[in-house]
Amino acid sequence: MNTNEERTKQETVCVVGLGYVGLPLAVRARERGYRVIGFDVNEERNALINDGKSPIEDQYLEAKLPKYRFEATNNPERIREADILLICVPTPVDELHNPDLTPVENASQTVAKNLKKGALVVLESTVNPGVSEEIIAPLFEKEGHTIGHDVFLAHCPERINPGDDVWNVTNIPRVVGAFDAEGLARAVRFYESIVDGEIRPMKSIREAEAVKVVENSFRDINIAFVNELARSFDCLDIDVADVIRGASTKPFSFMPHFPSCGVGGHCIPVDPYYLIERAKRAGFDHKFLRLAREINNGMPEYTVELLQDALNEVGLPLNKTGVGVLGLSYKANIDDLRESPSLEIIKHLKRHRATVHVFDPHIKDQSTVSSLEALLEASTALILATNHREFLSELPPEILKKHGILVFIDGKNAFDKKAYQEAGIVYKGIGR
Ligand code: SAJ
Repeated sequence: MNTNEERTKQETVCVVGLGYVGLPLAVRARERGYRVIGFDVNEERNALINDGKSPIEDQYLEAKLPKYRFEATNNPERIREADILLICVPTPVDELHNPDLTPVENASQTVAKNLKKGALVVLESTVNPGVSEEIIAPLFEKEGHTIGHDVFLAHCPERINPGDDVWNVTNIPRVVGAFDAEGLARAVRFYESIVDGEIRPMKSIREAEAVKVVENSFRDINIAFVNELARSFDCLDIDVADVIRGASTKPFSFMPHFPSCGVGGHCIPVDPYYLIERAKRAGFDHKFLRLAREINNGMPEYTVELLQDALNEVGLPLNKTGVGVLGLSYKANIDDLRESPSLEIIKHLKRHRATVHVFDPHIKDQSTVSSLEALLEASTALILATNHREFLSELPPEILKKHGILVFIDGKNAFDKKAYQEAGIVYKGIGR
């Protein structure tokens, strides 16, 4: 019987989808001794990877990709070489917030058409409970594959946290569910060979799918709670950040979350809709999850209302006033603007005919000015939408005064309110 090391050396892994989830996974499998093929439809991305360059800003990739090289291809025939297939493609929602499973269906179809008999196929993409049984399995059966014989299907929801320097593909614990005992054992064995952390087998594939949407819905409702507190405390003249810090001194059963100008990214504002939509089809209405989404989706507009109130204090209309939006990315120190609150804020500003300037040091090609200096020069009011490290040290009150900034809306409560007020700048945070 092969040892684990011998087995990993002989097995070929194919990662389908080389984005912020698939690429680190492929590198990690290489690092742990698997032969790895990367499959992605984006030839530009494949060329960069084949050059040992990371198309994504990520500490683990920058350190390991040049050393643990693998071939990236868009030739589906190569999928036939793999004993283990990991599907890591996006699962966005459409403009009506309905889950769009097209990428997952297309990727599964490609794998089903190019499957090595007996291979293990693991879906890492976030899906609503039931997708593996209702959509993925039938795609394989249609290609003549018997689940549990020709193919072993499992689900291991991705837990990548972009920009996190501590938790990454090497050490984040995982949950795994499968259709049958052999599929589960093989999937657990694979993840135990690449992750230095707990690999928790789930009762079935449906529970594994539910874990991810539950984790992220938990985060969304907790953020909605503090966002609602922020709006209430703005009326009560209470500093919500101070209250959260105070509540955090309780060493048990309190978990701090923080109000902000909005909830962005490809996980938190998206995953709850997966559960809402699937439960609705089964006859249950997640009123609470829907309300949390409504509260969080309302924060960009609320941020612009705070700006209007602040401009009124200095006798200025929003119309034609120069407003500088600091940051496009949905969270600090990364270059990802998917579902970013900044985009909603810009939309509301333009609806009020403000003159909008945008600068994000991580997304310069979508900024409207080339530097922070240029943005400050052109603006009378600022909205901090993303607390990038570059902003935290470069916006002291005296700099804002020098550039004639009259109003500062701190969408991430990242700055010292008192310092700006003492400099004569109208400062408003979110709930403080
Ligand atoms: N946000 C708040 N208040 C908070 C926390 C976040 O307004 O207290 C906002 C952020 O500004 C951002 C959005 O919510 O716009 C999402 O932030 P996030 O920190 O949750 O970052 P994500 O989207 O990268 O979420 C990932 C998730 N990881 C996976 O789904 C695998 C999530 O489960 C993690 O909890 C999260 O990282 C994390 O903890 O950083």
